[in-house]
Amino acid sequence: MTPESSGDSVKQALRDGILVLTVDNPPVNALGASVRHELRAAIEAAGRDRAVDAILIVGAGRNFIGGADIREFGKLPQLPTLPDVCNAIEASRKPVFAAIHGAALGGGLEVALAAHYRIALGNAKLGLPEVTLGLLPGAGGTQRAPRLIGAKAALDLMLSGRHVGAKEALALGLVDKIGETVDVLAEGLAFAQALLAARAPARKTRDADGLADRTASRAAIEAARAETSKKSHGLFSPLKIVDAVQAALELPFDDGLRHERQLFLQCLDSPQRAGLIHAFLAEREVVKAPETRKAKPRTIASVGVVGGGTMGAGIAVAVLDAGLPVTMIERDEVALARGRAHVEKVYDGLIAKGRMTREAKEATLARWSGSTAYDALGPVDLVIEAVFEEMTVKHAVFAELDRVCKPGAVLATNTSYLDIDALAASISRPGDVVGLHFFSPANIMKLLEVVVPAQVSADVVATAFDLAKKLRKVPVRAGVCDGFIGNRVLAIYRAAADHMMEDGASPYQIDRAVREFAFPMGPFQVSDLAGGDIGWATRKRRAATRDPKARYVQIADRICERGWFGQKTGRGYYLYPDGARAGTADPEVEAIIDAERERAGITPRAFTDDEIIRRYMAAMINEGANVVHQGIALRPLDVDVTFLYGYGFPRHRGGPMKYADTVGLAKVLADIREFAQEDPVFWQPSPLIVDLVERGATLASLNQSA
Ligand code: 3H9
Repeated sequence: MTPESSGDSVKQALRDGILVLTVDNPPVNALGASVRHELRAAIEAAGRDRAVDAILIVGAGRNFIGGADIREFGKLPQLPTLPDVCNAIEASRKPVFAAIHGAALGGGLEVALAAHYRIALGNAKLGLPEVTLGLLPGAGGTQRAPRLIGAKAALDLMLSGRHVGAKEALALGLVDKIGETVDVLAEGLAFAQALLAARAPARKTRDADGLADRTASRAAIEAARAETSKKSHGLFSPLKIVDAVQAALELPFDDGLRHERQLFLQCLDSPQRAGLIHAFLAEREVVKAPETRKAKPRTIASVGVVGGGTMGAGIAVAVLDAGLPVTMIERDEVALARGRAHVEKVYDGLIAKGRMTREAKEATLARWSGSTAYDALGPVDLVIEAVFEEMTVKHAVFAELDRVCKPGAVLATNTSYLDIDALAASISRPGDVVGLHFFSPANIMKLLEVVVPAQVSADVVATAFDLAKKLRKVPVRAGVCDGFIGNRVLAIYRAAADHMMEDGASPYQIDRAVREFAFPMGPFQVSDLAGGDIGWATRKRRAATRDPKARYVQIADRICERGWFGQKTGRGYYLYPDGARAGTADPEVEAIIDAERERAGITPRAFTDDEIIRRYMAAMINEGANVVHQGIALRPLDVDVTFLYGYGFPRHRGGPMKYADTVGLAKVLADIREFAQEDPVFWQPSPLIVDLVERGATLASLNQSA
């Protein structure tokens, strides 16, 4: 072997008898097939090489190793497996050291655990986050971690998926030392040399005694099992993690490894793994809108917010939390004071919960200023309009913005459904106008629809994506239409739920079925939470343009006419006695539904929960496909991310478009055609679904093409 030689992904260099293996596989040094192959070959060759006394594994770039290559999962496996590589590392007769900087996650930490000694730099981030991807640590992590740090701590790491810093890793016993500097190679070499000088042997983690107290270990496993059964909400991998740790306690090491492998493969095969990895990759893909590749964002150092209502105040908080100054505009002093109070209330809530200090609140609010004169917006770089959802009001605001804002200021509207093309065209600088559709509460909800009108310039869109990053939001690019991506699709599956309610399912059964699918709430609970008056106003607005042939369920109107708007009025679809947050079924609502069925001449029939979900999902998928077909969403994955971050779609199902592929598009189309026999106006198959089914293709096949 030459002293300095290089594979593609694992570079080798000999330093005073220490073979340095640098994993170099950008962007995160994932353990793809070539890394595994080269790492194992290098370890084995080093065992035979007399010039090598010890081996040091480090990562190139910003991380040690980010984990297994998650893009390989679901494809044909390639040898060697990662467990084989880890076993080869541990079996080395020459001491193996790992020097960790940045991320050592999943398989990355498992490589480090297979090494004989570990040092971490101050910026290290260690963890076994496989559970967040529907997996378990499958390269010996479930067997080595408990032996090294005990069953309780190992289960906590694996079931939470959390990352720990260097100090905690040292306290847990995951690493032996913390490096003082930021030079990982120098720290690793010094660490290795010191231990070699002390004649430290090749110490195997499999021999560590973290499980020696069998009673405590068993108790930790049973406690984790009980807690996980209660809390895992239908997730597959958490209980498998507990099973694997039990195997670590009960079986000899090699048998435990075999058991871990079987459990890992079961997780790998589960649709949950596919859904969760899709979600992970989609949320990283969604930020790559075409405009962000073409243009540089404008600088945003100050923001104006027009409107201090719930939405405006929430947006102001989101901006303040990002460290930017905010100028709030309201029509008079009373409204401005109310806007300021809305903002303060959020921070007071945090103080009450012990999550903010009074000093921090003061420092944050020092960046807030308010005015009743638009001229105060003269110097700001970006303005977000969040006034009443009425076109004439918005036009008036934009005319003022056009008058006072400096050239180059970005002018954003937070409208949920109004025509932004028309709004942009009404002022002298349509290229500066973009939609920023926040979701309520705007300081908490992660989703931000970046709505792209026809005349907007690319750098304004790039600025919106850049702002989203600063606000720690997940931006999704959407085209202009009524409701953009999310609310447009919502209107359709919400209508499907109303149809089922009128046809015989109770709102309570529908909500329960939807919750069992793993949404946090059903559609009628959501309506009660958001306030029934909002949907009522929208329905009235749309009444004139509604297709007279389209089915219209009036139950919601009957409920609203009684002033039952949901939680805020103490009743809606549910009763909320004495301000209760969880509603109870309301016999009077059931009587209203019965009366409406009679009025509409409908004989109620029973629905199974399965049929409820088939209809609910078919409606969501069909409109999601229409949104892609019409270019409102760039790709199916943009619809998925919208629903994961804005509408509570269960992450382990990956989003509605991913779910459609999982069920099979042909099956979804067959459902739509079956439902269309009763209501051909509502159930019109999306041309995109018809086309994909004819070609035997999936929605996922469109994710690459934008
Ligand atoms: C595992 O290890 C299983 C084993 O136990 C058993 C095996 C037998 N693979 O997040 P970023 C890509 S499961 C492939 O924006 P950051 C990512 O898609 C794994 N690709 O960077 C993106 O691509 P693109 C357990 C990956 O600096 C780019 O890297 N490990 C992987 O903000 C940059 O990503 C984990 O769960 C991967 N493993 O954060 C850790 N990871 O540029 C998952 C990332 O094309 N990863 N990419 O958009 C992370 O948490 C973060 O990426 C990390 C860096 C903290 C590492």
